[in-house]
Amino acid sequence: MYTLPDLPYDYQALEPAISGDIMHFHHDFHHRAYVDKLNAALEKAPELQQLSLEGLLSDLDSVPESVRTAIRNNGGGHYNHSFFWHCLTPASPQEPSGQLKADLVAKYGSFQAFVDQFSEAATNLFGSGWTWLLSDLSILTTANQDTPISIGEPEPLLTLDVWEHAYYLDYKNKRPDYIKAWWNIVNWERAEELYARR
Ligand code: MN3
Repeated sequence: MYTLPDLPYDYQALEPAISGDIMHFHHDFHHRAYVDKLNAALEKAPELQQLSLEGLLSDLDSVPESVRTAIRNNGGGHYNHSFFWHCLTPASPQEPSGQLKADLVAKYGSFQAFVDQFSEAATNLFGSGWTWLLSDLSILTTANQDTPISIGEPEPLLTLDVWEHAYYLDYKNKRPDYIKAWWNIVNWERAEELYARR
């Protein structure tokens, strides 16, 4: 059975970019609901319980139809949020360094050009979903709780939650302001580690 992982920092640690109120509700209620509903779905399909979450999400066609939507949405929700918390840090270096920085500059022309393209993708994502930097350095958006691994895409390095629950308490309808603030709390060191392991 899956459990809600602790945040790797205090609720208030990411202020002013993201308030403690948002982190509290986002982690303790939204993320917990995905974990609880994932576990409820797995209770109905015990044969899936020994598979890893990555295994389930990367082969959803093999999941029985009776629980497929529940696993896609709630397994995806658990996977995405577990990944997302570690994409954030109160001690952001503001920019990547090393090979990741060099390769982003080579691909996009400049680090700022990458930031602009990622921000545009996140701003323009209609409805609820996620914006990703993948290990091939492409930018991807996914709807709802879909994950790159569930649609055959490379492993992610970084993600941004653009569901309204991620920013509405602080930013109301101003998603671009949330995205702009988010760049100040990106955990580039983790993205670099994942890039080095790809
Ligand atoms: Mn969320």
